[in-house]
Amino acid sequence: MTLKNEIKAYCDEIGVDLFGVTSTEPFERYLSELDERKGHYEQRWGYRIENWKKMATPKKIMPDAKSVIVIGYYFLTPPPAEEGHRGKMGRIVAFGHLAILKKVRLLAKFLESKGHKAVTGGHRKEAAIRAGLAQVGKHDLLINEKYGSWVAYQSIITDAELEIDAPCTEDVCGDCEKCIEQCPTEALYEPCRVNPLKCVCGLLTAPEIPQEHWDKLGLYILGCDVCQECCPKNEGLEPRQGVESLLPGWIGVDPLLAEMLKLDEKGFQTKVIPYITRKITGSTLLGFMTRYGWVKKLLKKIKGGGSKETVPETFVTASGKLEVYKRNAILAAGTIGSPDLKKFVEPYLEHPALAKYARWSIERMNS
Ligand code: B12
Ligand code: SF4
Ligand code: SF4
Repeated sequence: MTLKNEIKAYCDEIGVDLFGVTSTEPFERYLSELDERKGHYEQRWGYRIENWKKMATPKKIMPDAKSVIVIGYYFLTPPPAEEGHRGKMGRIVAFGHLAILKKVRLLAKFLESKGHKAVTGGHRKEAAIRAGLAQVGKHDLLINEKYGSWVAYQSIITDAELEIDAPCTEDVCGDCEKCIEQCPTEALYEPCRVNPLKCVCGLLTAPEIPQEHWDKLGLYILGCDVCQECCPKNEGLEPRQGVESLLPGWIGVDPLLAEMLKLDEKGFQTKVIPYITRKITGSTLLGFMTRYGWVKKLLKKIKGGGSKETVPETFVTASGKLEVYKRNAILAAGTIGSPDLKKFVEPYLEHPALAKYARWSIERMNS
């Protein structure tokens, strides 16, 4: 058996759905896009840009690197419950991000056990295209032939010399423009290009949400799946069964808004961020502490190699701060507009940071 086949067999064993290999050439299109669109990323992700660039130039990470391995995990789960007034979270949040992180770390450990070096957290999107796994759709997400866009990706830079796969070159979208038409905030300003400052996913974790977007967030309180749910390439896909949340105690991807709005700091610490609970008390330590405290704790929990990959930022910032969830739940309650929710929003009319959102929400319930 070749080393590549051995690695592939291991991936099957640990439940990896997609596996491909590409070369260590720099991902040029990504590097030039990032330079051109730096203004979109500097404010929120400034501290990560240099690392993204390095990860997109594999030899800067590992001068004797020979291959880049890309893996994918299909994370479509059954549709959320519908009864009650519920908020929504992007589907990748509950399982996708953490599942793929767990698998990539196991794979890194496997490569190390074979005497190879392995650095996780390498560049993903262009790497997946070049490894023949997917093509980018006009919504700027990767589309795989079998699993559509419901796939989380990770990659490993390694000194193992593996046979390179043929890149994906097909045009997946043709004349379709559904995602561009249905994006609620016009964040998809050109095919394959999203403005993160307008994308609902970015807005929901920003410290402030400009009022012009309040009525466009739908019921989302974390993430957004609109451009994936309307995509014909995702039609008819069977949800993954038997997936257990990797976050015990997690309030769910479809939390009841009343429950979210009633949650106190203690409930938040046990139902929403159980990993932080045991590490730090109180969300005031957010920012720095959350990023490092929770991540450290979480990585300790997930068995695997010595990766420096961090938990996705949407998770860290939004899961770490009760106020962010509450703000988003207040706006979702206003979008539903049901007077039943008024009593849960009213307590925030005096809140120093949330009062303006609460006033808007209640106005919607009264009209
Ligand atoms: C920052 C970030 C965000 C930001 C900014 C998104 C962005 N695209 O830049 C925000 C918060 C908005 C976001 C949102 C989401 N994200 Co995000 N995000 C990232 C992150 C951490 C970095 C992205 C980045 O480097 N951007 C920089 C810009 C320059 O890159 P880019 O947009 O990809 O640019 C490419 C395109 O413009 C393309 N392109 C342009 N023109 C053309 C023309 C052609 C012909 C082609 C082929 C390509 C092409 O080429 C560029 C270079 O590759 C990655 C993980 C990672 N480390 O890579 C995840 C990642 C991209 N996110 C992911 C997901 C799932 C999401 C959400 C669906 C989450 C959700 N439901 O809540 C949304 C979807 C929004 C959307 N429509 O893309 C997945 C995508 C998986 C997939 N199937 O594609 C990733 C890869 C994480 C993962 N582990 O799997 N995200
Ligand atoms: S995730 Fe939502 S806001 Fe972002 S591009 Fe897709 S539809 Fe638009
Ligand atoms: S909705 Fe249409 S244009 Fe958008 S990604 Fe899917 S196929 Fe492509």
